[in-house]
Amino acid sequence: MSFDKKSVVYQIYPKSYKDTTGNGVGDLQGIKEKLPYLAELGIDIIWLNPFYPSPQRDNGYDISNYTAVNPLFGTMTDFEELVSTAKLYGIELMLDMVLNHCSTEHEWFQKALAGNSYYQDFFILRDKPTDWLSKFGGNAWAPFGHTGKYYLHLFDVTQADLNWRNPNVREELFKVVNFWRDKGVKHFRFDVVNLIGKDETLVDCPINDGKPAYTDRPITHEYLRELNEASFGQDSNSMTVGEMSSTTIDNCVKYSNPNRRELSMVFNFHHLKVDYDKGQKWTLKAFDFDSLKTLFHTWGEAMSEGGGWSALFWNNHDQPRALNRFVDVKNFRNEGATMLAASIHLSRGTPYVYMGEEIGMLDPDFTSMSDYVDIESLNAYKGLVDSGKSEQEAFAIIKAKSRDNSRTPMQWDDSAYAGFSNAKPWLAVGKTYKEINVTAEKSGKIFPFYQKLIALRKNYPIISEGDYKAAYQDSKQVYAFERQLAGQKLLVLNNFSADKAEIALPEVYTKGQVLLSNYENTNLDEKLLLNPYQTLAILI
Ligand code: TEU
Repeated sequence: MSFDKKSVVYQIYPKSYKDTTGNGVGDLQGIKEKLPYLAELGIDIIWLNPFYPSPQRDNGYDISNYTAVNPLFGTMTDFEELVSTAKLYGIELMLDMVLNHCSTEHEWFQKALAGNSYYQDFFILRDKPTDWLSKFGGNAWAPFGHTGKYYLHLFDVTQADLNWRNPNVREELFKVVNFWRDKGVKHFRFDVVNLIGKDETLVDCPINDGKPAYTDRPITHEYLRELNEASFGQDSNSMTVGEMSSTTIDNCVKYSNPNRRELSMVFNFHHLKVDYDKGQKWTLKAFDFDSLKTLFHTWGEAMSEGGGWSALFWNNHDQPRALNRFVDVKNFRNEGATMLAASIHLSRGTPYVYMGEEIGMLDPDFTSMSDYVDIESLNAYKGLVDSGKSEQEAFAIIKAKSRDNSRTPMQWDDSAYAGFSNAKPWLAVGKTYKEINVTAEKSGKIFPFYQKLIALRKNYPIISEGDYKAAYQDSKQVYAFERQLAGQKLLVLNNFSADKAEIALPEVYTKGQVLLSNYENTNLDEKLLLNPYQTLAILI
């Protein structure tokens, strides 16, 4: 049996979910405490961002020991308790495997630096750097001690890329996955996994910061098949998702088509770049609806036709909150949040909910650079100022784009620190917590709507299994698609604008059943008038 297509995944950033020790940092016990809440929401799987030992230069994506728990988050016993208690609620865990790179504090790198040639071959060392840029700024190569060589780091200088061409490296990494399988974990998210397969000879590449030279290389597919066979592929209902950086549809069909035995599904980020000016993240621009709609349609149809499978998401720990990007949040927060949710939960793929999304959390509205912690934001601010932007201009960009926007503490109630901790949190709480918090939103519009969406997927095979076809492709306001399964059809209309939108509804649909809407009393007329940010799903 393959993975369960009725499942919905909920992503938790452990540092920011719930602090039970009073040190201002969330922990594993805190997540355990909130399991009843997650069961009430109805989710099936929790994806945990890295909680392993790490110097935290990149908040845990710089791992110094793959098979232990960072004391900051608790102990291995806490982890085991979390797994077993979650099981009682019918919830399973998905762990984050960061296998493209490790921290320079990892013993492999330390031994390599000390001159051990066996471990030197664990890294990508060259006599001369290429012109590739690090995704966190600057050149992607750094001097390897005093050897005269350079090591590759596609991310921070403390995150050294691992040499997957070395079979010993692959064996060590497969052991890591199997270590966690032995702890009862069946589901895994693989960080930037389309970057693991580097060519033997690395060459300069002036296009796009060097990305084409190391992204989606053909050998990556081979490594994924090997990983599958050596680890999670042995569990019948394991769910795996690969995070694909700057990828293509063709490769994503290959990564996720079950016949190829690579991964269950893929994350791609193209839809979250439609508010980048000329493809650059550190810019300010309103989102381009036409590009968003076209991307969803192209990917939706190609993945459906090619038998691939997508992870569907609006938010994660690397993105500012989608509500602030795609919705007139001052006037239509409830309508916008529910429409965004329906537009992916009713689509073809597996939906992911990022903590706080289910209560409509917003960006924190920080007022000074001193509120930011993220390495990428701090580097980008410096880069913007160095390139001639004023401090105010640079700050405005960081405020809109920083990854810290989504990393602020979960807002549980209106008490101090939003009920996250009784001590000052590691990252400040968002300004809106008095109004936007779990206690208030349980009886609001957004949380119950998510409950409904999650339940619908369980009860309607057309939602979990149906094909995807684009609809109303020329609309300037509405992103629409049709799902099809065994003679049944489901039309999903999503008005992405703050104005009403007129739609010509085919006659068959005027006699259909309204499966879901975020407004009451919709008449299915042939001249259908959608309200601002309305979502409407009609079943025939
Ligand atoms: O992110 C991959 C990635 O490509 C990010 O650089 C992303 O494009 C960027 O954050 C958007 O601005 C993964 C993790 O999700 C991220 O948290 C890590 O920092 C990164 O890998 C390195 O492990």
